[in-house]
Amino acid sequence: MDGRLIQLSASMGCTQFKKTVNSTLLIRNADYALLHAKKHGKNRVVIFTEEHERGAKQRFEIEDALRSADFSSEIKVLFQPQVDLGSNQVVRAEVLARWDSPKLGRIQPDRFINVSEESGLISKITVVVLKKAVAALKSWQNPIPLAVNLSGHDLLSNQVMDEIIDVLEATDLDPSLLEFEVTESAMMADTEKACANLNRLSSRGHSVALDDFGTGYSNFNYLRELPINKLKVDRSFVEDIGNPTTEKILHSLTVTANALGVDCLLEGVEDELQLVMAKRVGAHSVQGYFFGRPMEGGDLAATILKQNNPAEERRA
Ligand code: G
Ligand code: G
Ligand code: MN
Repeated sequence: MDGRLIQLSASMGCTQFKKTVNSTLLIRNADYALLHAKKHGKNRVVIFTEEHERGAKQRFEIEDALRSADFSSEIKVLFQPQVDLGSNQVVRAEVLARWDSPKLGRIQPDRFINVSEESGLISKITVVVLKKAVAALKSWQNPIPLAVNLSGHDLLSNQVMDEIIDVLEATDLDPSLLEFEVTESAMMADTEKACANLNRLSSRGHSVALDDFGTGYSNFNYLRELPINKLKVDRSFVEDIGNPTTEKILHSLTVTANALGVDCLLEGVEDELQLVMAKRVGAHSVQGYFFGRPMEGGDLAATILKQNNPAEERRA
């Protein structure tokens, strides 16, 4: 075109014509196959199979149930401890949503989070989770800071951000008690807007953590442009313990974090060896099953109480 070579590629979703399947369903199935083609690297053809049919059915069931869900009663939150490696103390907890659908039962979190992101329902969940986090902080005698996940939809909607700020303004909580976690992918669609909205949180005194860091593009521009206080390194790195290259990458990440004055947390620490490695590479803090699975608020409060009163523990 105009003397330039333009490369085109295409993703294609196909389904086999059957007389018994109506045209709406045929198109929907082909579209589902197309979604898969795009998800799995694009530039390919995917043919709708029986396995897709089961997946599609489940997805639509989840979407339907989400649309009619009463999130404030159906979503509950769990808390997973984050441990500071300097003091060996639980210093924060991440708030993780769980959904018990009256229709479908307990749904895997990554499943319903995914479907709610794809169907634009995630922000309702975010607001409910935030409100529950605020309520938990208020109910504890000695609250520790909590980290709440934000999705790209939240950051890219001024209306949702207004709602989030309203919730925050309505409480008299110290803003340092609430951190927000965002992923790089959440920022990609419109970095400028996401940045403006993150600044609204940051200027209120909330810290911001960059979640799942090290996967995706790990674009260092985000560290320059966004008010980031912490890198949460994706758990795939800790899983790869024993690989010297991985350890070197982790070490350089903690050096970078130190130079930038941000914290570096390693996710997915499941055993002592991984903890030792986290210390060796200079991580500031860790999160993972070794220190605690996502737990009920009462259990976290008890953990903090024990931590604050070690003598009580010994006497008991
Ligand atoms: O909670 P895990 O325990 O299985 O959660 C699965 C995925 O869902 C993780 O990627 C986690 O970040 C995400 N997740 C859990 N709770 C929330 C939430 O309240 N909001 C968003 N946006 N993601 C969440
Ligand atoms: O992506 P995000 O940082 O929000 O991840 C939180 C997710 O990681 C949740 O699904 C949580 O259950 C999971 N998780 C937390 N600690 C561990 C761990 O030690 N091992 C594994 N496999 N998953 C973990
Ligand atoms: Mn997170």
